[in-house]
Amino acid sequence: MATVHLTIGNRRYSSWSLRGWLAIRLAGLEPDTDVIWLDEPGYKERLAAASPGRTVPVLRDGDLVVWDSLAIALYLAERHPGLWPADPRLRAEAYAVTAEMHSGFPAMRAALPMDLSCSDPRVPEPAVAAEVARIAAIWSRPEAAGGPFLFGAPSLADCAFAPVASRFRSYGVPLDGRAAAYAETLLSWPPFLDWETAAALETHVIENP
Ligand SMILES: N[C@@H](CCC(=O)N[C@@H](CS)C(=O)NCC(=O)O)C(=O)O
Repeated sequence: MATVHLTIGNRRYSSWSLRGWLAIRLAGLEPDTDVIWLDEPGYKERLAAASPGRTVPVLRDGDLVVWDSLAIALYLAERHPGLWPADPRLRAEAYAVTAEMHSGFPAMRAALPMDLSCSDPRVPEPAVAAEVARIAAIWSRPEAAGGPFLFGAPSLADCAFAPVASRFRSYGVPLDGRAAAYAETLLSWPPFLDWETAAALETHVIENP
């Protein structure tokens, strides 16, 4: 896999695109990217043309097309060692929390949309607070040897949670202890900072994303 192509949405808002992009960077690749602006007329048609699933991100590796951020992560993990924890028990846990993020937390996702430029502290309603508490519990798992990421070294689980750290920062969601330290680790992770820098150059603004 020499180079791959990733179609993404607006970097400022598209949390699933960020996950796919982080997974590619974790694999040591620097993707070519193109953006489908999710606020422009005709974007649904462009999505349909680019993605069988009609969503971003979409990875292209030669003539192979992989859509959905989790599928992209799994595809990369088959080809690049070290994207999941080496220990089988930790790996199973990493699978579980990544899947939980991919399929869960609907109230939090609806109430606290990713907007990298937003700073709007708010008090989450109870359904959101319950999901936030579950995420904070995941982030407080016993410290793993080998580094500050969820399982020590960076893994695909961290790609899944990085957009959530950004949401919590934007909306002033309080964290403490290990969860707070982990959120800081994600927000200062060089690939995340690269994405954030590129996002700051985008001029598209979506009201109420
Ligand atoms: N589960 C999918 C979700 C992808 C998704 O919903 N992406 C959003 C952008 S963040 C999208 O393409 N939305 C299309 C639309 O707004 O019509 C994944 O992990 O890739």
